[in-house]
Amino acid sequence: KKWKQLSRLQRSIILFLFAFLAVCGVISYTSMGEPWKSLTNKSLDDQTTEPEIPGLKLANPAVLPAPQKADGSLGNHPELSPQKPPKPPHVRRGPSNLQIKPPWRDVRLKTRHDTSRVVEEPVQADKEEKTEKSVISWRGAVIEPDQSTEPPSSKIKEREKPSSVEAEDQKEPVPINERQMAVIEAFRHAWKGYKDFAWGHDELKPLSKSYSEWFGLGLTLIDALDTMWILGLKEEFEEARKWVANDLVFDKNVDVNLFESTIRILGGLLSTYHLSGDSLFLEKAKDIGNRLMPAFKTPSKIPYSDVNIGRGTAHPPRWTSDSTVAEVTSIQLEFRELSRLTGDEKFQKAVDEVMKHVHSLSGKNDGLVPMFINTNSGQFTHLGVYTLGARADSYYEYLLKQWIQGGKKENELLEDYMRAIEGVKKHLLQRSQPKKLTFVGELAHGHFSAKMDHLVCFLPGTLALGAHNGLTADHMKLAEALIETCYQMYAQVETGLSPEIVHFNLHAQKGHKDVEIKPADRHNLLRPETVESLFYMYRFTGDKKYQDWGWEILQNFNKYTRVPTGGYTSINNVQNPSNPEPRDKMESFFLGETLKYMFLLFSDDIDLINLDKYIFNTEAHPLPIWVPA
Ligand code: DMJ
Repeated sequence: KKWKQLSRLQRSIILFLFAFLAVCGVISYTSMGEPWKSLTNKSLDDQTTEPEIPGLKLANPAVLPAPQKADGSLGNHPELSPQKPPKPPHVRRGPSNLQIKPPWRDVRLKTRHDTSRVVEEPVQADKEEKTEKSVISWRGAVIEPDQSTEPPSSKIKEREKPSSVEAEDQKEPVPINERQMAVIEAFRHAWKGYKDFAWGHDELKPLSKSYSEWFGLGLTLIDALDTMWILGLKEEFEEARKWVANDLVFDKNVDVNLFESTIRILGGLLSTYHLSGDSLFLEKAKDIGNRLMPAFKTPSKIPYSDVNIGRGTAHPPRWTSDSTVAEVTSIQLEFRELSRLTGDEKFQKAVDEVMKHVHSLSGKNDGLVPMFINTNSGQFTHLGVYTLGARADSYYEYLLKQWIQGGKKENELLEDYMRAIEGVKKHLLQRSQPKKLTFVGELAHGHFSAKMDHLVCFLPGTLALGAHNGLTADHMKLAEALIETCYQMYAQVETGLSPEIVHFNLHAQKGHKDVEIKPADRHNLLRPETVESLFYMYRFTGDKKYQDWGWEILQNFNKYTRVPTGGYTSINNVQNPSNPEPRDKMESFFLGETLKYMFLLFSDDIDLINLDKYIFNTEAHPLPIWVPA
């Protein structure tokens, strides 16, 4: 009745108002999205929050560009062209609790690549995923500018370090140079052998065109994954990824060595996860990580050397209840990172406990540790022998690297590292004749031996890394002297390749060089340590001689260890250029480490695995440095 009494104009106004309110309601509903979905569609993993490990803070995930095809021509190499976003499904990141929202510069990059997206969006599961995809399309500096101290000699950094985030965003991709192309060619040749004769097996036997098994887990393939990513070998990477997805099974009744499988398999999977953003690798890493945990069930909590990953049982070697000191103290970077990624603190707890225990043990000599530790008593055994070589080497490396990984807060690690380097100076450093090369010998029950393993050549790189991170400039000086020595271990030998072990002459003798080689020690296993250190030295000094030395080494590997039908082989005699006696084995670390460090050594791009954002594990698998508190 009242409606009828209203004028036409009044009725129109009321109808218009109703219509207006209805439209507003629809708009506000649609802009809310589907809020319930973000809860119910999320997996349990997705809903967990940050890991509650004291002193830990999640880092932004460090990411590199998708691998692209390196086609052999300098002009067409992907590094020359802008990075394209990788395709799904490989770009799916892990659960969102592992992810940190990209910093503002990522968002800006996202808008650069995809202007249709709104920047300031509310957080929703599906939107997070889009963001993640954009982020991994970019060679990314995603960890905030570091806290580290610039070394005085850091020429490359001074020359090339972007002055601001802006500069970093706008940086042109650094072209691949000819030496890097030669590394790619070498990698492809090695990979051809592996693919043709050893696909899915542990190691290639390039001469007999077959393979050897150690753990039966495709060791070479896993060790090489992140190298392929870094070298830009997309097709090879995709193929290997398929094998990991379809054929890599850890539920096997097989004994594996805890240390070797941690540094090669767990380390390789974690770094590939970080570089590619592909959650497949994280899932596999979790699986192997869990399967290795029984090793820590010992009376002392010092882990056993071997684990049966199918049965969940662990044991020491048959002849002893000792473990090797380097082995139990060089699994920390990987297990700590696994805790950070999964939010499950058990991994970190187990390995931190080992470090704490070793920190408090007696039996050290000015910070130098013996080579064995008993899994029952937790005490060092075989006291009195000190080396930076086999069985102790990476203990020292991981002291420094854990300290850096954790944001330089864990003082005990730094103390132990600094003390140990003083111990090296006091007990193990000597100079050879005639060239007065500084070398690291060994001490056995008070007697100095002028013996040095090639393995010790990791030390110049580690010392340089410490100096770069603010430790004393003395360490850099020592690094410079030692890398010269390591180079001479190649240069003074007939094939230009280093033997496994050298003995230095302490007294000048006519016709004798600094380096002497015993018949039992003259093999070369394609090891990485010298090129690893050359890489660090070049990054931190910009001195091209380090690149030239690495180039010589690569050429000699090609000359004496390359097998025409595919692959490279370790050799028995570095002193006989006319017959170096091929051993018929290509170690997985040749692809995991040696060729990767070569490629990085020849690069002038400090953002190609930026050492302020990544820390390499002892198998050359880069893991992110955590953001400091
Ligand atoms: C690799 O497995 C690692 O570098 C380890 O730390 C020492 N041995 C080999 C390479 O020589």
